[in-house]
Amino acid sequence: MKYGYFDDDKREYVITNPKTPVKWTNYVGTLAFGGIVDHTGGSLICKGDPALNRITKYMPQLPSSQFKGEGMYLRIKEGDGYKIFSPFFVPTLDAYDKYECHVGLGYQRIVSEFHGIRTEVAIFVPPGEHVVVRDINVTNLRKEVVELDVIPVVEFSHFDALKQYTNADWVPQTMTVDAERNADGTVLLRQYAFMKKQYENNFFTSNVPVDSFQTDRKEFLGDNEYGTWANPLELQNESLSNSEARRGDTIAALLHKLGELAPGETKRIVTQLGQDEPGMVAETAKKFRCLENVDAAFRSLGQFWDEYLSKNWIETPDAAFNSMVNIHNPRQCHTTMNWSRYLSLYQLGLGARGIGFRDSSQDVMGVLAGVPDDARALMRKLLSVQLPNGSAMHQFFPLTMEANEGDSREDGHKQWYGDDHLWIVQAVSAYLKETGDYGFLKEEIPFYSKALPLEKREKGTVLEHLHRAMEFTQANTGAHGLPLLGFADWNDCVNLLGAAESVMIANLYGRALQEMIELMDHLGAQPAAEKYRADHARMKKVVNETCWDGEWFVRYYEEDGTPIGSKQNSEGQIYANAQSWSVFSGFAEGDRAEQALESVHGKLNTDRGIKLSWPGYNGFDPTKGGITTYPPGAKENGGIFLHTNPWVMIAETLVGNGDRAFQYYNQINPAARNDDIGRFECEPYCYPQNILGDEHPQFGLARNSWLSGTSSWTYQAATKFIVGIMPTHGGLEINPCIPKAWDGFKVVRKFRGATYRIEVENPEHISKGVASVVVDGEPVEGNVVPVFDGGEHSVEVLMGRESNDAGFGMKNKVQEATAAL
Ligand code: IFM
Repeated sequence: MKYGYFDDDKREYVITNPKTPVKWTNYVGTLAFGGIVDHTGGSLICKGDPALNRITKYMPQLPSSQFKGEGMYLRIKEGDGYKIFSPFFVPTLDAYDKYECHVGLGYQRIVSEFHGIRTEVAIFVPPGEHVVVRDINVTNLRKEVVELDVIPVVEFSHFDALKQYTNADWVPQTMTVDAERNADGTVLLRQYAFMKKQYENNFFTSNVPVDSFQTDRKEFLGDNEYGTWANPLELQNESLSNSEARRGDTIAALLHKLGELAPGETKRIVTQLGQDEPGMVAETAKKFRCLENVDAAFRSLGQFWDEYLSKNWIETPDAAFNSMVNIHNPRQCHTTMNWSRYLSLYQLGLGARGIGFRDSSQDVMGVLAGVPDDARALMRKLLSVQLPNGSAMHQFFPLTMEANEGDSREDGHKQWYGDDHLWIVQAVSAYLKETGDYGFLKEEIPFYSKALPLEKREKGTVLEHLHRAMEFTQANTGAHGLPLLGFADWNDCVNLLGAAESVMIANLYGRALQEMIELMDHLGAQPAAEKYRADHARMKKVVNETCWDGEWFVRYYEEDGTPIGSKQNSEGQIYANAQSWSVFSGFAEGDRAEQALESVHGKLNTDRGIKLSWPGYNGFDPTKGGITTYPPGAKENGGIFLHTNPWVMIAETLVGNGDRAFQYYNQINPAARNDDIGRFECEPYCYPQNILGDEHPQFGLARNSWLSGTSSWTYQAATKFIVGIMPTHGGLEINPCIPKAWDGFKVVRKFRGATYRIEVENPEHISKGVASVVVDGEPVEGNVVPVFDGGEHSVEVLMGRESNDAGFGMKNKVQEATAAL
């Protein structure tokens, strides 16, 4: 079954059948103001924090046919009554002649034809503004005149999103709406929970005169709410009752009587849902009553994406790869950088979950070329929740900057996560390599303390933060000399007791050490560089001497020395991350690296992606933790946890296996599911977090779309490792590892103010190896193209077996350096 198609020229995915297996969503705006819009017009909008400042009431658990957050009705006078229907299909579910939801970059455009009325609604947040605009055009396709009314509706949430669902007395007693009618007939509805009256008001308004309005859901649905969203009884009245709610479930419905539309005639209405200080609301609302401002804002949204996507434009012989790597994947990277794992239809933005330290550190790495300033701003926040001992708080709330320890508990588990702080080392390093902004290292940022106010907290430069991160891992090792797991590492769901050790953290540490060695070398800080080289060599020895299980690396050691991820185990015998990261860290070399990756291929690969581990645990075991709460094949328990797949791709490129890296890339490309969504069920235009593995009866079912580290890492795997254009401290390294069948490819890369037009030829049809690099007509030694002071530069790259080997990435450099130790 197919539900739509890709329109790459318009950078859209077009859904043509509204009955998708689950809601397919898009994001508008940013965390500063914005949220989710589903493909039938429902919306979950917030400002600054989905838990603490939520605006619309969207309940994902309700059936897909239900009104959620926002909607719109049209009504046509018919005899004594009205024909009422929704141009978004939901919630009236009428038969349609046409339905299209254009999932665009930062906008959703729903085009439909119901009952001879064509409706086109563009939904977006103008860049930098705190409103969602819905730009509505209705056209009479009938041969006769129609009298048409348009009634957009919003249902509000209490700003404290969790309270909305946990208290059904206090919440409704506080909810209030005031109405103001302007001289031109437009109406402004202000909604607020009473305690927010003087601070922030939500508002809903439009640009044309309003006949009447409703703010109380009970009156709108009618019959003591035995009226339904599918047929709100008040819409059978000529006008709404103009009631200003003083309690209850608050809505904003504006009844616009457009009068007669001649055949072919179009009328346009623009609504705004926003939030501002009470004194500013009326003024703010004026801006997008002006249609020129609406049009200009939509253009500027397009310009933002033009600019963002122009930083890295790749043309290979593979159209599906091009579409993903140039449009949908970088777009998803931007979304995850904004929302972390906080707000999606699966991660509901409630309770104690905020912006994740490890998650956002990884997200940053996916957007560095496009929005480096936003990336730096986010890294500042992350560093400000790092503790003085170098470890990090697990997550924070963006409005208050209060941080917490995540799920970690004191019942025999450590209270900290062993990996969080190592991700920020990689993020900062990647940022420096991309931008050359070494001044960032000198910025002073406080370390986190719950007890102390901001001004009393200890401060350190960004560089000091990085050193402390390294020291924390150095200082917290266990019986084998491997880093302690803490409550968990990247895999949140393996929660071992006491002083358990993690091989993945050892590898993350190895990778972070590589980054620190390069950075120290670049800064000329030789003693620190030498120390980190020695640390790398030491940990490499530990991993190779204590973690090799014969055909792969083990994943953990329990406190008593029992391995996990070993042949000795009956469940959880092999874990992908211990293999990919051992290669990525430079710890696994030669045959051992290849053998580890062969084991992944043989034991973990499926045609829908690589499983995280195998075999799944079959029964709850508190000594292993959360992983055993899932049945075998689901999520972290042997599911295809997509985030880990690009790490295997990267490892395959490091051993020179371009065909396999590309096979792994293709098998998880959601676009490949488009022609038969089948069990996959999720959006084909973004990566989901997880797909059920082959131990599960519903193998292939995807869930948790949009907010996943899969996005950043697949983008990095594709751009830095497969296409192989890698920012380094000294310039752009060109080191592709591609399918042998490719004749070559082209890239336009904007890097540190200059534009590089790169053409790679592959006449020998190899996967890896650079024979020559010619920059602006001059051959360069090695494969690093220098940094230029602006301008456009041509880069001609010839791949060949006779490599001029200027270095195949940091791995080899570290290996050479450490071999002597
Ligand atoms: O690494 C985590 C991430 O931080 C949140 N989602 C699940 C991942 C794997 O456990």
